[in-house]
Amino acid sequence: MTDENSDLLDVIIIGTGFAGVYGLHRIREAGFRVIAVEAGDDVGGCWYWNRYPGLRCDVDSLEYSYAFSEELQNEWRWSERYAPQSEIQSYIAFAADKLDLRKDIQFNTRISAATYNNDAGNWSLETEAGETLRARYVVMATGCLSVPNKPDIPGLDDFGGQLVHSVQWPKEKLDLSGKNVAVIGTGSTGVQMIPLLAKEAKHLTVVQRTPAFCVPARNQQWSDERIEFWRQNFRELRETARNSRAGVLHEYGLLPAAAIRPEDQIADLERRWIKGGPNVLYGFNDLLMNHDTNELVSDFLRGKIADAVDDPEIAKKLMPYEYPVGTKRVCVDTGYYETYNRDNVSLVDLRSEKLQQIEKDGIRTEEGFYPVDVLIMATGYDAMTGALLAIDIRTSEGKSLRTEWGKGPQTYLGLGIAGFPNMFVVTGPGSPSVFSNMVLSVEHDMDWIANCLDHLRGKDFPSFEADPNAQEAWMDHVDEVARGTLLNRAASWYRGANIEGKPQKFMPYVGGVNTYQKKCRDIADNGYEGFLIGGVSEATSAEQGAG
Ligand code: N01
Repeated sequence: MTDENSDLLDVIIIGTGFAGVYGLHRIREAGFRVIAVEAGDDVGGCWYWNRYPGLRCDVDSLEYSYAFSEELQNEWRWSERYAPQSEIQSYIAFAADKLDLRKDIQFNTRISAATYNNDAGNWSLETEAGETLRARYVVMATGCLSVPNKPDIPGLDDFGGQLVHSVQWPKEKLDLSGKNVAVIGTGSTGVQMIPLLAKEAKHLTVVQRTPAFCVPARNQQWSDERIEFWRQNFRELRETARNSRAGVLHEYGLLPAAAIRPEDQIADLERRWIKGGPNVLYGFNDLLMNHDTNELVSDFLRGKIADAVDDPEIAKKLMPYEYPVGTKRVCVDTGYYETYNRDNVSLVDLRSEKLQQIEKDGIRTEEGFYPVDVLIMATGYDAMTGALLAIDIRTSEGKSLRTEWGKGPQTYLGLGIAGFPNMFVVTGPGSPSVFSNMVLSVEHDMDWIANCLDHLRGKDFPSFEADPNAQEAWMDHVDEVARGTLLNRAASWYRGANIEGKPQKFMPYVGGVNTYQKKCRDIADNGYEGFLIGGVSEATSAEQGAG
């Protein structure tokens, strides 16, 4: 007799970036039959796909790494404050090897569709190669920044040179020497690659639609003393980060700017500027709430642009005025502004020089023609929802996630979605996610999911899903917290504003990592309040029972 469920796994994790790698280990250790599937041929997620010159993480490497294992922490030595892509990729691979995960990862497997069978209470996943994989639960570790944004720019299809998207950078070295290179986009990606491209190309043309606010990285090698300090104080430092607003050990100022004397405000900004990294944004606790505070910091940063760029006209073009600082992700740069002092760099500011079209061998604007051999799109991502909606997620009862999210994403805590049972999302919309140290957040989410699976183990029930009412209340709260800030004042990817036709809605939860993690803990402790187990709320039945 054959068992029709012999291929049914307990859990399938989609994606093996930081989240999938930890999740596979965590859920396997909890005793579940689990595999991970991965579209690439190695682990790493965004650190596997992105490999453009200059790519580094803008969170200190000692913090942008796993916290769950002292062994990993002690055996790996980060070389620099801001680790380069290759080192982060090697670290994730090191973790996967150390934890012996590869035997449970199916590489080169892209999931195209996922269907929940409401009667059987399990998921069927279709791969692009036509294979079907089945599991009781599915965990979407698909990443917030993984689907490239490929804007429809007039004439792009006519371009005859080499076209490269930053997210799909070729594995082999891209030789730019002697070439006319153009970059479209000046977000974190553009800002990181532009100084290096300028050094290699014959001429570099930068096409800027909106200037970014940038702070200097001041990257440096880690000293042995620093590494040793972290090893000795690892647990306490991680705990402190976890209890902070962003999950990162910034020096968080405790006061609003108005409570500080003007000369001290500037002195503190200067001190933070010299220290490097995003710390300059954390001096006042009301940067994202108070217009005057925001202007103070914005002016300070614009002044630094004027200092760095020789030509005042170019400096002016590089200054952002159209949104408050921090409402678009601030870029961490190395020599970005100074690059515009080079003779072989041109800035096309689309605010003052309208783009007409891309042509076979260059870019035509109202002001002239820029010859281009290699055109680089540093145009970002369909963030937070792109990778989830790239998979056709449905239920046998006829629900489709693409339809349900037609007006923007709806989740409960970013972890569950009403109407889509037995599916968990990692760092989904409605969680701190991209507004936090992602490694810390993916570990939290995977721990929460593994504990939840453990709670459900052995219970006789078909489904676990978010209660639509709890979801609505949570999304209202997420909106309300964002509305109390300046964050909705920018056309940012946080709001989906970078993708044509995407519903605009502020997606991350900005109430703080500390607040969010406590909320998740309380919900779990209260019988997974706001989730339905077999269609009923354990939290409610416990209350009724007590009554
Ligand atoms: O993407 P972006 P990114 N015509 O969306 C422009 C993380 N990250 O890849 O601002 C002309 O920020 C667009 O212009 P505008 C980090 O969280 C981290 O740079 O929309 N231009 C913008 O200038 C980051 O925030 C690291 O007006 C067009 C640029 O392209 C996130 O990833 C490194 C255009 C896109 O900027 C995304 O960063 C890299 C068009 N049609 C990334 N469409 C680190 O850890 C778009 N643009 C350091």
